[in-house]
Amino acid sequence: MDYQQLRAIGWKPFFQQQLPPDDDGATVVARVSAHFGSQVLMLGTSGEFRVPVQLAESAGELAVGDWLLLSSDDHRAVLRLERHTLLHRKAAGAEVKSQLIAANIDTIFIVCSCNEDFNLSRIERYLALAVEAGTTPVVVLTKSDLCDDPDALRRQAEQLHAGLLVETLDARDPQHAEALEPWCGPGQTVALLGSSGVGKSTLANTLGVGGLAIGEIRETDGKGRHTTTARSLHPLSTGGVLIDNPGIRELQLPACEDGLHDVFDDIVALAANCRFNDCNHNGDAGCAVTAAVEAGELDQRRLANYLKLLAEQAHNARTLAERREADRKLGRFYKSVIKGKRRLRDET
Ligand SMILES: Nc1nc2c(ncn2[C@@H]2O[C@H](COP(=O)(O)OP(=O)(O)OP(=O)(O)O)[C@@H](O)[C@H]2O)c(=O)[nH]1
Ligand SMILES: [Mg+2]
Repeated sequence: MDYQQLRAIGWKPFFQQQLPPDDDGATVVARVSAHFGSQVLMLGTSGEFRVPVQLAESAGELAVGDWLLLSSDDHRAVLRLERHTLLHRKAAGAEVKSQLIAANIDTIFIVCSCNEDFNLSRIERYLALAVEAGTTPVVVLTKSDLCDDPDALRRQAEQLHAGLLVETLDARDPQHAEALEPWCGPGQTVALLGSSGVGKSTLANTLGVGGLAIGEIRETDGKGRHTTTARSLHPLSTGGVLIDNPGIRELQLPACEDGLHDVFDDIVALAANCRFNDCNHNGDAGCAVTAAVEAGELDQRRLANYLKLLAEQAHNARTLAERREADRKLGRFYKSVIKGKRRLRDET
């Protein structure tokens, strides 16, 4: 197998180390580039090929970006390689279910536009998800050409976290997109996340993917029809790989307390000085966080968003854990019923 060629689709030593030592050509390595439900599109050294989902998922549930070891003859998955990072969220809707977004991503471009879609609380939400997953977030503010003062928005976004990287650009302009090339080099996988209509596919095409469907320009982003309907992975001429995603209407957080603590480390540091350990930072006496808001050192919006996101992820984490426990109990119950039936049958 030509591992140098695999590097062009994001292969790293981390994956190489997981391969069995002696293989004799019995298996091939390939990466999930799209998931169509009944078929999985794979990308390997000999290009793209489709595998029926029953064969592809025989080694576990798959996300775009996963690496598989497949049997050379029938393409049945022998092993899904351990993931370097995994991005997932609470599935949209009332039911609390986890939904895989993508695997093995190094950098997430959090795409917002410089018009109506610009929203600091939404960026914080994406940041928590990106950090929790172990990826590097870069905030990309598109449609700078439609905004009077894009630099003011960039500065606001930069203040969300020390060292946070923020780029403003016209997503249609290749020269602007060059600013993102440092994250798109050999062996690197980047994913675009953001609301519908902010310019994710436009940016992907400008970065060299080409051929992705682009929506009509609309009065407001985030609303209406989604142009991209399935996520897909594409090699870039800069040596990296890019995953384009459909627009996300409401990004609900899964368990991500660590990610939130990292993104809101300023509030966490303040909270260490509260008089009571169980302070809920809602205006109680002796609360160092409330004092910082009153002194104008901490934005009330930021505190409110932190408390909201913390409660949301705690609720979803608890419900997901309860659901898993309920599924386990139901499984045990079914097993006991089947055993009981067998015993009855054997005895009669
Ligand atoms: N003026 C301007 N228009 C842009 C820019 N980026 C994207 N657009 C336009 O915005 C519209 C929507 O762009 P898309 O790339 O389809 O947006 P998307 O984020 O992929 O949307 P979904 O696939 O629905 O999630 C298109 O008409 C683009 O030409 C930009 O930086 N400046
Ligand atoms: Mg799109």
